[in-house]
Amino acid sequence: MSSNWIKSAVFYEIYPNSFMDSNGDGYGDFKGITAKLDYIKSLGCNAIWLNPHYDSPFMDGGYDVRDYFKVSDRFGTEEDFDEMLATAHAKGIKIILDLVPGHTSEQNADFLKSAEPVKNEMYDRFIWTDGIWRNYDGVNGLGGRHDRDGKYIINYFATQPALNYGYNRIDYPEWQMPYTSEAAKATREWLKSVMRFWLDRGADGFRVDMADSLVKNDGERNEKPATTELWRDIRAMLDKEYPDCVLVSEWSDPQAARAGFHVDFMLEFASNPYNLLVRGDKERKRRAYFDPAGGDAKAFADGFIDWYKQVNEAGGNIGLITCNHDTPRLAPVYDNEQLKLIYATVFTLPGVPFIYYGDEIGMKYIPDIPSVECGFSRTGSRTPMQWSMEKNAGFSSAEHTFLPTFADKQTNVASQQKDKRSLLNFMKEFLAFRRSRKEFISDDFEILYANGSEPLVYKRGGLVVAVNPLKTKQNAPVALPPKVKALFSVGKDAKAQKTCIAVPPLSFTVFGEK
Ligand code: ISL
Repeated sequence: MSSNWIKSAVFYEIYPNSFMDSNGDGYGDFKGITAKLDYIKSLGCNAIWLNPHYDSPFMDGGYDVRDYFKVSDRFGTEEDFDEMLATAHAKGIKIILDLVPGHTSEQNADFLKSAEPVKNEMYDRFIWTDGIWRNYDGVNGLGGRHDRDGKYIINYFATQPALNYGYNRIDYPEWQMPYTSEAAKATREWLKSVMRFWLDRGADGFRVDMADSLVKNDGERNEKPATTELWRDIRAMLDKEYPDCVLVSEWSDPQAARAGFHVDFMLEFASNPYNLLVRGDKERKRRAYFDPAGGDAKAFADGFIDWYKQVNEAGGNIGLITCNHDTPRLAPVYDNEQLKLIYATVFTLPGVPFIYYGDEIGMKYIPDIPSVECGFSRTGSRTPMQWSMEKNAGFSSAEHTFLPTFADKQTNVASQQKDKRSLLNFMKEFLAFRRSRKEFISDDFEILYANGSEPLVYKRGGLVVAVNPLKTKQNAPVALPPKVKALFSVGKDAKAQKTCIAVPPLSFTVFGEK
């Protein structure tokens, strides 16, 4: 075994609060996940990314860890967690956990120790300024809640104090420590101990939260030399001690691959190629290629190829997502027929697929529901899984669920299982096809045609994919070898003609020789 399993992995992301409640308390739990592993497997997924499962006061959906060595009792017992892991493994499903290395909860014991007024062993584990009355430009520090004479730097929300991995550029030597300092190294060793703890317990790897945020004043996203050095050191430890373990980063830049991550998500930031394909960039007034009003395939293709080449050269992979717990779901902006096109396109690009729970049935982003546990606008993507038309969409038997449930007749697992043409059944068929063709996990990738909102055509090994996001029929000036035929399609099959491919409205076709 080795971390090579990542090449053929297809992930299902589970936000544990929202997936399946086994004990009727209104929150999802480990036993609920265990009960649904067959469902996940039947979809064609062989791996799970589990959002934070740790003991937490949930002031940021669990990304505020109180105890790194304990599961949240909201999700069940330690035994329930182990049972979930063992059952998944027995079914051939890997589980990667969310690792939150940049910050803890303000209730974390090490942080509270560091907040004491007298020096102690945790004094330098977090970043504190050198006096409560002093202010520093550009420093995000909070003070007056603890007796330590200083302000603590936060990494995200006010409840999330930054762990001290040191600084690269030092502006205030009075309290900023070099990333090479003993204190910074001790934090890194602590992080390794957290990783070893969960890997020894059977976890298959980690999705690393805000992976590029560790060393401060470390340059832009595409630089971060000291943070890169830190992760390379961690990767070296893993390769030696846990060679099967994979690291997936929330960094969203090819630099992550150079830092040693097996996978890095291409997220919905600004004009990332993923945005130019699926989501658009409102700020810069750029429409997505899948926008029915017409987007720019060339802008996507140029950006994607450049990104892909860099990642591939560094031995990494791109994480391709339908959505995640921070991002608005694609429905209802797109209907289920458009979603079929989008999923098929995104997941036939070179990379590792991640399906956010519920996207396989077209669960909708719910705008304007009140924020819970600091989800804010993200809350609308975190509503409970819609299993059926039963009480609470089959998610829970509780009177009150932690977020409201939204079942409609079409958007639930039970009804889509019965409908041959449903998004759910499409996803299964598509993933089975994808699995059957090793071309999709090869690094043989070339864009053959990309121009405005005309059909996008690309090659994976001996296969050629042609997609048309518009409601009108379009030709792509690409000549295919005479022997090829349509092997898989969404909508009507595209037709290979002498000098072009005729691509029907709203269609996706994979051509090959057999
Ligand atoms: O959610 C976002 C904007 O809506 C992103 O910018 C997000 O804040 C960023 O990607 C960091 O996210 C990660 O760390 C946060 C946590 O709240 C997110 O859920 C997590 O994915 C702090 O731990």
